[in-house]
This record gives sequence, structure tokens and C-alpha cells, in this order.
Amino acid sequence: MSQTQPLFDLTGHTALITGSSQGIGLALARGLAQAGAAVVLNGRDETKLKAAASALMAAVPGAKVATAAFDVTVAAEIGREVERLEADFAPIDILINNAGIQRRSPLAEMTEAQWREVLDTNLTSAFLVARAVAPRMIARKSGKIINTCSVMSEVSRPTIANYSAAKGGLKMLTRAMAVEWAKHGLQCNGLGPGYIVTELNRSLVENEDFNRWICGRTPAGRWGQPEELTGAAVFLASAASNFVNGQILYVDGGLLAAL
Ligand code: NAP
Ligand code: GCO
Repeated sequence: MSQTQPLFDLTGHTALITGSSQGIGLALARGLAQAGAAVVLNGRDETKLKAAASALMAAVPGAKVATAAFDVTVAAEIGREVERLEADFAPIDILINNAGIQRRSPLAEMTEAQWREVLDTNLTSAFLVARAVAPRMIARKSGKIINTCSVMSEVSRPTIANYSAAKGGLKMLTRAMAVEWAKHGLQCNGLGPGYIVTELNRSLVENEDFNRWICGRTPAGRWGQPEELTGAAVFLASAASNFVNGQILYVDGGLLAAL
């Protein structure tokens, strides 16, 4: 009978996953819970979070699940909730900065609001949440920070200049975190999904031409599923990655390997 490799065992650890009321974040929370971690779900909608938490506890019997409703672009909300979690739930020793949005537009027509909302949510938020969480990790001389990047950290396509700029910046923020915090026992890395079937991409999945293009552009010939990211996340959240820092682990069906 196979036994969980102790290196990948997250028992006794607590993970805050931002943007985990649905999609990739909720899948990552489930994967970390299955590996033994206590998980904190985050989004802006308390009711939605409670429903997601109930479903997760039903799917993973015995899982310890909390919710923290805050907007990752609002420093005061972040600080309040991190304080509360550290005091009332558990020390946060795994942080996944996952919250993100898309606001597609041709660059020449992109509004300042479309630019700022995406940069605030997809990049600045990782700075704000890490700034709230990391000092305690540093004091404890250990912690894992995983930033959800994207293949758009490396390449772009028309209509997503704001998103690509944010994800490119998030790749470099990940490296900056690693460079400053590795000496304190923190490992900071990125997870880089390819094209994954979630609400964020509904319009693309339902577009026959785009669907055909992306399946042709991806060597695996298909979209990925959120659950296919959990193995990489558990690796980056566990002792198995204690000497890995500043890396972006791409889970993209081979997309970035292909011209
Ligand atoms: P999704 O299904 O739209 O989920 C986005 C999540 O982010 C939701 O839980 C949403 O919660 C939360 N969120 C949005 N704005 C927020 C805010 N200001 N404060 C707190 N939470 C916020 O999208 P997804 O595809 O799972 O994307 C998750 C992450 O993966 C994003 O960073 C995205 O860029 C990245 N990614 C996605 C793909 C893909 O192909 N899907 C590929 C690469 C990277 P509420 O709306 O309930 O607040
Ligand atoms: C798009 C998509 C992509 C994916 C993802 C790919 O409009 O091309 O939304 O940005 O979501 O980031 O890794």
C-alpha cells in the first residue's frame, strides 16, 4: 500500500490561499487539504466562501477549513484578517497569492481603469498580502510563499497587455521575495498555469475558434483542469521544495516549450 511521502506531508501546516472561493484557488485549497494542511479560503463574498468551505469539508473528511473575506487590493482589510487568523486560527506558514482577474481590451483602447484594476488585483495584491504575512514567517524562520503566475509571465497575446504586465511583474516580485527572504528560511516560488478551464476563461472555452487555436498551440492538445495544478502546489508548499527558491514551475501542457 502506498504511503504519502513524508516530504510532501502538510500535516500541522496552515495555508492561506487568496482567491479561493472558486477556480484554481479552490482546487489548490483542496489539494493542500488532502495533503494534510489546514486551509483558509479567501474571496470578497462571505456567503460564497462559506459555501465553498462546506463543499471542501464534505470532499475532504476531517479537513480543517476557515474562511477570511477580504479584498486583496485593500491593505486595511488584509491586515485585519491576517491579524485575526494568526490570533484565532493558526500561524500562516503557507501563503498562495492566487487572486486574479482579466479585463481584456486592445491596448490602444484600454482604459486606465482596466489597467489599474488588473495590476492592483494581479500584482500589487501579492505585495500587500505578503507584506502582512511574511514578517511573522521571518520571525518563525520558516514559510512558503507561492505566487500564481501564468504562461503570460513569459509571453503575451493581443488584448491582455495589462494581464501580461502584471504576471510578468509577479514573476519578478517572486524572485525579489526569494532574494530577500531565503536567508530567513522562507521559500518563495511561482506556479505558472497554462490555459485552464475556469470562470476566468469561460468566454474563451466557449469560443470555437479560440478553443481550436489553443488546443493546437498546446502540445498536450487540450485545456488543463484546475486539479492538475495541485501536485505542483503541494510540492512548492512542502518540505520537498526546501532548497527551491525564485523558481516559476510551469504546468502548461508544454505550451512554453513550443514555437
Ligand atoms: P476565477 O475562477 O475567476 O477565480 C478568481 C478568484 O479570485 C475568485 O475566487 C475571486 O473571488 C478571487 N478574487 C478576484 N478579485 C479579488 C479580490 N480583489 N480580492 C479577493 N479575491 C478576489 O479565476 P481562476 O482562473 O481560478 O484564476 C485564479 C488565478 O490563476 C488568477 O491569478 C489567474 O490570473 C491565474 N491563472 C489562471 C489561468 C487560467 O487559465 N484559468 C492560467 C494562469 C493563471 P471573488 O470574486 O468571490 O471575490
Ligand atoms: C487569455 C487567458 C490567459 C489565461 C492564462 C494563461 O485571455 O489569454 O485569460 O491569460 O488565463 O493566464 O496562462
